[in-house]
Order: sequence, then C-alpha cells, then structure tokens
Amino acid sequence: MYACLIPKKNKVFEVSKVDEVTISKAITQSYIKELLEFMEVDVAIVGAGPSGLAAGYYLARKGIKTAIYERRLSVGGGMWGGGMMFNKIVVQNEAKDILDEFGITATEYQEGYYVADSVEAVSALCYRCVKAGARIFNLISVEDVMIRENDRITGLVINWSAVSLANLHVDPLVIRSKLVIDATGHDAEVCRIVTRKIGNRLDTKTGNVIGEKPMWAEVGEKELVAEAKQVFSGLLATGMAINAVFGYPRMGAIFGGMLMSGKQVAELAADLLKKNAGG
Ligand code: 48F
Repeated sequence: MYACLIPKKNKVFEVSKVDEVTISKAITQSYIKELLEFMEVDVAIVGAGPSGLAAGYYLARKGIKTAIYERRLSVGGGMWGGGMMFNKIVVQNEAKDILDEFGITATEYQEGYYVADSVEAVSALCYRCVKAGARIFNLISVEDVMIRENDRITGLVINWSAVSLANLHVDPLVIRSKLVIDATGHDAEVCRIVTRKIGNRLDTKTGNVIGEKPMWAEVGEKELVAEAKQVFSGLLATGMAINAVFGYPRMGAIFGGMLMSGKQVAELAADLLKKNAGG
C-alpha cells in the first residue's frame, strides 16, 4: 500500500524488511544488559574528557573492568574546541608517544611542540577507549558518592542528566566500584561532593578543593603529573581536576598533561587494585 509513496530511484542497495519494535527491543535489551553488567566495576571514571578517556583506555587495556560516566551527549570534554574554538591542540614532546599510540596524526610545529586536529584526537581517544573494553555511559550525571566503613568511597550515585536539567524530583541509582576517578575537569565535581558531604578531609594542604590558579602552562603541566596519589580513600583524580584540587595553575590548550595524567592515574589505580586485593 505504501510502496507507491516511495519514489523509485536507481537501486544501489536492496534494503530488507525492518520492524520498529524489534529495533526498540534490541536497543533497550542490550543497553540494560550492559548497565547491569557494569553496575559493579573495578574502576568508575567520572567525566569523558581527554584525561578520563585516556585513563579508561589504559585501564581497560590491562583487563580492568572500567565504566565511564559522562553527563553530556558527546564525549571529549574541552578538547573539541582546541584553543578559543580554533580546533587544533598542542602536545609537547613527552606526550607524543601517547598520540602515536592512539594513532593521532601530529605535525611538529617547532622543536618540542606538536599540533593535532582536535576532532581527530577526540575521535581516536574515544574509539580506542571503547575498543579496549571500557564502557562509556553518556547522558548520565554523577550526583553523589557512596561511602562505607572506614570512610572509603565505594561507588557512585548516578542519574540521567535530563532529570537535573528538567529539575525533576527523581531518585538516583547506584553503582559499586573499587575505585573512583574524578575526571570532571576544572570543577573537580566528585572531590567537591566529598568535601561538601563529609568535610575538608581530602589529602590536600587545606583538606578542601583548593581551586586552580591562573594560567601558567609550564608549571600547570609539570605539577599535574608530578605526583600521583589518592585524594581520599578510594578516590583518585586526573586531568584538570588535579589542578583544581591541589591548587595548581591552569594551562589552556596544551593537552599533553591531560593524556599523561590519564595514563598515570591508570597505573596508580592498577597498583592500588592489586594492593587492595593483597596481590
Ligand atoms: O573538562 P574536561 O575536558 O576535563 P579534562 O579531561 O581536560 C581538560 C581540558 O579539556 C581543558 C584544559 C586543557 O589544558 O584545560 O579544559 O581534565 O572533561 C570533563 C568531563 O567531565 C564531565 C563533563 O561534561 C566533561 O565532558 N562531567 C563533569 N561533571 C560531571 C561530568 C558529572 N558530575 N557527571 C558526569 N560527567
């Protein structure tokens, strides 16, 4: 009956019959299956910016069960826009091998400075992270943490981002994780939640989130990867969240530190998991 409504074109493909309800069931069942599968993980990463994606890749590649929760529709955080919407990023010498590992094309601008396309960089980070086995849940916001005996963080409280956007009163759900990584960027949201809920007890000079300092790219990049440690029992940080938590300078559109920090936090998390398991 509807065949006459479809204009006749030169045929390139023969399209088989499709049923909308089958499509809907396929999406719903496979999503729920994975949501349940990742309700208990080794590492839960909050934020899918460059540092969170790099951390997810390096963790998953070690066979560590990793979930990433991203509040926005798209992953990549602040990387898409390069510097002031010129969609190029700069990476210094020390992180060039990470670009190579992800297959991101980079050209040397001047000795020690490599330039890459930010769209290619985000796409490669995301693709390799997912292919390594990390599961990214976008459109989900982390609104709280779960704390158990000995004041250890043992999971995340999650809700659809649309719930807070629409200001709806809907209770969240919870996932359990052996470690949590705050990769939420400048806001260091998970660390701020912890101090708001249980006081100034982070492993910083003040116990609080100190807040990032003004722009000084070199110092910001150096401090970011200078020391990797737990911020609180069960909680690690990576990327700009580290600069915000410990009060280091911001660094703008240089992204080597973000990638190195993601790799570094993955190493630290792997060591802690081994130690906690008595290995
Ligand atoms: O901001 P973002 O890109 O953090 P990053 O990985 O990289 C920082 C650089 O982009 C740039 C820079 C380089 O020198 O300064 O800013 O440290 O990515 C953070 C991601 O976390 C998400 C947010 O939407 C973004 O994609 N996010 C933030 N809070 C939450 C969250 C939350 N509560 N729940 C889920 N996702």
